[in-house]
Amino acid sequence: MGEFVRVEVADQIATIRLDRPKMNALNAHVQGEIAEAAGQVSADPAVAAVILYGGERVFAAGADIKEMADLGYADMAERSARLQASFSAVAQIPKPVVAAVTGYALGGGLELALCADFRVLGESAKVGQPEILLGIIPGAGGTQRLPRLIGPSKAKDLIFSGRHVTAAEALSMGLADAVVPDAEVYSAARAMVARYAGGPAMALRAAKQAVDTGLEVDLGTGLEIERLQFAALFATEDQKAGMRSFIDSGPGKATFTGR
Ligand code: DAK
Repeated sequence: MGEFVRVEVADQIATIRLDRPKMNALNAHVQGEIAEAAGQVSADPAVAAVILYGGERVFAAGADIKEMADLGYADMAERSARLQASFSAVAQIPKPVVAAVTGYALGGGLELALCADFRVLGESAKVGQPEILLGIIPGAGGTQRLPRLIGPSKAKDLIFSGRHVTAAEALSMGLADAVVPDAEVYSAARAMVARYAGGPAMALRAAKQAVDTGLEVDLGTGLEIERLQFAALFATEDQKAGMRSFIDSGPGKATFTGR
């Protein structure tokens, strides 16, 4: 349990809850706690899926500008790898992860949401990469994860202009996967990942790693990654249970152990 980041587990779903009033500004301490939370939910076999949540009012308005304002190049060079690694720890959680976004997800806030597999936005949410308005560029994956998700020209529009995007526009550009009434954001995100409780955890892990790692490499290497992940699943109890259940009872009725 961190000072500003809590992990709550219920029904095999972990919620990583940011709680640093007023805007969940992500200072270095919070970023360290995010890395710890990501490590905790990754390692816990009782966790099947994860929700990133900033509360009912705001997801996160970005890195803490007041903390960064007076840093020099040497300071930032020294801490930037550690800070980036904390978001990468979220991206590498080997389980389905959804970001439940109410209010603002700006700068590092949006970059954190980009580390999730899916994004559910409240209808009054506003997202963007406003770093350019501060004389900098995104530094926690925005120039890399955003164009991979929505394409380079749309990403450049957001990064060059720093403009805020509405939930409706985010949905149309593929930045949001669902837009729901503000009051339903958390429950909708929960419903989105609830289906993975009791799921074939090793297959879900393999699927996420194959997609994410495959996107970083050429097609031939990606297919090789898929082939190895695919073959490895034949060493799991869940593959045996899944196929035996199909043969005996038809599709979709298997009970999995996650082993
Ligand atoms: N940092 C620090 N304080 C912030 C903040 C932020 N990002 N955002 C808001 N606040 C503070 C405000 O200063 C204000 O404080 P008080 O005056 O009350 O003490 C309080 O939160 C409420 O904010 P506002 O009064 O401005 O509230 P409004 O509703 O009028 O506006 C807003 C909300 C979110 C639209 C506005 O506050 C805003 O534009 N905030 C800044 C958004 C922004 O520029 N975000 C990008 C920050 S740069 C890296 C990792 C991460 C990053 C970089 C590198 N490494 C791995 C290397 C990320 C960088 C960024 O995110």
